Amino acid sequence: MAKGEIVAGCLAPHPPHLVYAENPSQNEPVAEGGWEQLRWGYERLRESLKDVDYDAIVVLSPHWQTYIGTHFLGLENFQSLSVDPIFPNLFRYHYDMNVDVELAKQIHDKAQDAGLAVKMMTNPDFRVDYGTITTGHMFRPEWDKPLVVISSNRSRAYYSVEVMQEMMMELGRVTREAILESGKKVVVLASNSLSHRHFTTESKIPEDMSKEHITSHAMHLWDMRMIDYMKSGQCQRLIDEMPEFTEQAIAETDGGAFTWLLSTLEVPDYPAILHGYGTIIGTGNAIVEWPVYQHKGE
Ligand code: 2X7
Ligand code: FE2
Repeated sequence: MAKGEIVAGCLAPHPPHLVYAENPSQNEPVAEGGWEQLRWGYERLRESLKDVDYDAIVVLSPHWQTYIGTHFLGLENFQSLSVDPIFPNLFRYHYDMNVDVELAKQIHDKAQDAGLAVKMMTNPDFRVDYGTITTGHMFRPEWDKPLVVISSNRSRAYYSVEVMQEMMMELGRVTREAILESGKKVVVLASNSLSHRHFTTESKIPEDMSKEHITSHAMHLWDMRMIDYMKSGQCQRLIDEMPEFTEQAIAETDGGAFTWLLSTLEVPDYPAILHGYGTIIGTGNAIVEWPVYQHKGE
């Protein structure tokens, strides 16, 4: 069997506003657009990967929160209505998604062998979280590739950012190993915002872009600092500064997805492609691609 590979890794944030503004047939609420900078960013990401061949998408979402260990979706298909608990006015999405259970189990088994607490989620009535669905939709609205969906074990909340990072570095390492052994070509996605300080009220028209901006200058500076490291290929610095960033920017990196992503990519030292940056209800969001396919054999 040919060796598997990670063909690309992406930071692919999931504010439900993006799906709302796209008006896909699966989502009930109707919008007059909005958040175009980010939606154009996703367009550029999709365009960038359109000729890259892959079999499956592996995503880690901070909104599937499993406080006892890391869980993996473990059934071939999930269909239901996903409603955002904070923004039910924006996101009521009817999803129908396929799972690569074989690959999910391979990652699960490797993680178990490495001593991580893990579980396959096989409840057919389980509702998939809106983070997974939004990233899944914005990354590939056709839903024609199977996903592997990994939960966030919230070790930051139980312990500390440092413990979270250690666990996610290990989960990323075993995720990579399992993918290489699977013979499959895979894209890995970290579904998270950067700075994550929200406004506490919503404007009358949620898509009124005259009201949209970062919550504070400090949040902006942190986001720009982290993006600069991504663009200049300094991912070890991202890992090193993740504790301060996560604490001070209340960043959604607390869920571990970004650290896990960088670990699956072996902490890249080549420049990432920034496809877009924008704010959503005050939070900072970047769409970023690590084009592994361009660095084959290096
Ligand atoms: O989950 C989110 C998020 N991460 C950022 C902004 C707005 C809503 O939902
Ligand atoms: Fe979120």
